[in-house]
Amino acid sequence: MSSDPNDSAANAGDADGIVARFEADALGIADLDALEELRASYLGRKRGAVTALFQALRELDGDAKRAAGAAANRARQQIGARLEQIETELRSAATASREQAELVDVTLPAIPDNLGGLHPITQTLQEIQNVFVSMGYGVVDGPEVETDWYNFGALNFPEEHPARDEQDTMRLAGDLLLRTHTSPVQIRYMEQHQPPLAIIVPGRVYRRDTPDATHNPMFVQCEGLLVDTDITLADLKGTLDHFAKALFGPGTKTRFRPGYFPFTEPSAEVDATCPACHGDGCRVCKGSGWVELLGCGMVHPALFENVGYDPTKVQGFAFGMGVDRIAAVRYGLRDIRAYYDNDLRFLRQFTS
Ligand code: 2U9
Repeated sequence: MSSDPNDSAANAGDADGIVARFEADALGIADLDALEELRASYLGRKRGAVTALFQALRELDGDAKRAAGAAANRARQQIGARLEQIETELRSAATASREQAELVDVTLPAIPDNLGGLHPITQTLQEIQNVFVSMGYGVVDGPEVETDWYNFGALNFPEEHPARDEQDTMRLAGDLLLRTHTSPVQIRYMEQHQPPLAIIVPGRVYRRDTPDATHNPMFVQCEGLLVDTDITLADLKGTLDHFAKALFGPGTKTRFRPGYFPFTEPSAEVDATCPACHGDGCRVCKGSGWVELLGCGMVHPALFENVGYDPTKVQGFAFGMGVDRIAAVRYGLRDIRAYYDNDLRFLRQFTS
């Protein structure tokens, strides 16, 4: 009797031996390729050991043939079942290891985004706006390219006023210019609306200035305008004193000095006690205890005439501030040119 699975003289004993040898071979199978190789060497049509058992049946007759046939069938059935089982095990192990490799731990902390932040001027402007919006003011904007009339004429600037000079104003083709203040927006607004009205107007403005620590040829202004009946200088003072306290803190005091603007009469310059030293004197207020906050005044009657209001019936007050300078005071900044350098080492200091 031979142990060669292909021996044509194979019989029932051979079938058992083949199954036993298969069981031993099956123990070393670690992947699907090896499994296919194993299947071919036992059940394959050309070289399968079990296939050879069936071929050997041709040489047998009668009981011997029946017994050997039954044994071959059993061997084929046992080997086939075991191959199925191994395949199932290998496939589920492969799936498990793929799932393990692809596993995502959803409880891990997220990788932080490199988020930007609001520019210090934007932050300061938002605080200014919030104070006035909470008093019922609307926020309005308008064009940065203006005509001479809206930027100067309607605002009562005389023809020979130095601000109109192209030394001071960036002029464009024809009658156009880059607005030097946001005031033209209030003129346009009054043309379209009737009193009572209360608005603030933030926006970029342009002046022909040589940049230095306190000047930029472009900066951000926020102006305000209130028009109604029975408006007095006391309304103006109360409003702006509240504004200074809301912006710099409740202990802040204000002082009003006489000023001059073509568009307001009377006019005033308003100082606030220094928010850095609360009036003691420090680097921010250059030792004086006071910082310049804004300019203001009662709207000149000529402006009301220019927009079709009756100056005998309505009064108003207006104010204007440089947001860059207020932010500089707030952050103790020495050189306002840093706002527009876009140096991330500077800007990151203002992100929260
Ligand atoms: C209308 C009527 C009146 C706006 C005003 C000021 C005073 C003022 C400056 C502050 C610093 C400009 O940025 S700055 O250089 N502004 O002092 N602005 S009253 O008055 C107006 C505006 C529009 C129709």
